[in-house]
Amino acid sequence: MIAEDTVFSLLYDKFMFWSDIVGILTFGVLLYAVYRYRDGVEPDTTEKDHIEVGSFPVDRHNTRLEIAFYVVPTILVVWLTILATSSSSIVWVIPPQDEAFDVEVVGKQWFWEFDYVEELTWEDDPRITHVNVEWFSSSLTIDTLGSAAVNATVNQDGVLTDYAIDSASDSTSIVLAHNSSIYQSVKVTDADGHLLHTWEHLPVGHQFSSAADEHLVVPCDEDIVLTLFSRPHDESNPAYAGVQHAFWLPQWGAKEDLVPGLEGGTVMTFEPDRIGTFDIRCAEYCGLSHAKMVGYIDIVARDGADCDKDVGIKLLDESDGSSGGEH
Ligand SMILES: [Cu+2]
Repeated sequence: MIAEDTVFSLLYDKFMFWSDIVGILTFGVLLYAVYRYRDGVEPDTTEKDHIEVGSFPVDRHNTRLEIAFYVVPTILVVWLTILATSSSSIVWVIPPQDEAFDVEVVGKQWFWEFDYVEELTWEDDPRITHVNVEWFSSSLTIDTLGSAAVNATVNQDGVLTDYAIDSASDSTSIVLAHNSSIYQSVKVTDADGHLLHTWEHLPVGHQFSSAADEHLVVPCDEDIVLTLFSRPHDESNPAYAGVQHAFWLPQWGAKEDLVPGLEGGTVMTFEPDRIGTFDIRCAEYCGLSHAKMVGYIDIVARDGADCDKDVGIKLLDESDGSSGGEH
């Protein structure tokens, strides 16, 4: 998978651009010299720029040209250094905490835990699913906008309740209190039980675990700041601090170590701009089941928001029902 949305692919393009120019010039001069001074061509000794093989033209050197030989490559190297440094500052400079969406990630042998320190309410795009869920303080409204929805399963802190959706009317209202301090979700399905639409609220303190096949869920078009910790699976032995892991998001070309015993953790940041499910990998050998230490990250749109800042047309292209998903 190419990390096509990352600063690194931009950097690759810029380096390719300057490499092409340098390559064309260098090989151009080389091929010209090969042709001009090829075997069998008698040198014209009266020519001003005549080159005597094996001797440096001290008496008629060109100071301007020789300075250019130093100055131009120096400018090029400085420019490439600035390009490379600016992309790493995008990766390593952490945005202010109040402007970013923060999640804590804990690496254990051999799974990931995702701890929410900020709440998140998100919903599938109603323009694609033709279902819209609005949960006000005391009532839950499900607009079905011509979809085949017949049932809504409401999860409140693990307690599941099914509600029939009135297919004759465009909107179904359920008297149900919204409580932002507990986990709540609404899954709308059709007559065959196929999931059409998801609305989910993750309270502060909520935890997902890749050991239970749960995904890390973060909003799009926002700076995401992950604080990363490595902890032992069994914390009963104070002498054992755990092992090193590395949290790797191939899609964004971002990777950061998780260091056991480092109380403040380590930090990484990225900004997703397209809805979908992407890979999480451990990039540091951490024991026998290291290879199984995989996870997934879901990029979602916040409730009431969309994810169209950069890719509105792409989003609508996906309206065939296959909700994102790119592995
Ligand atoms: Cu690992």
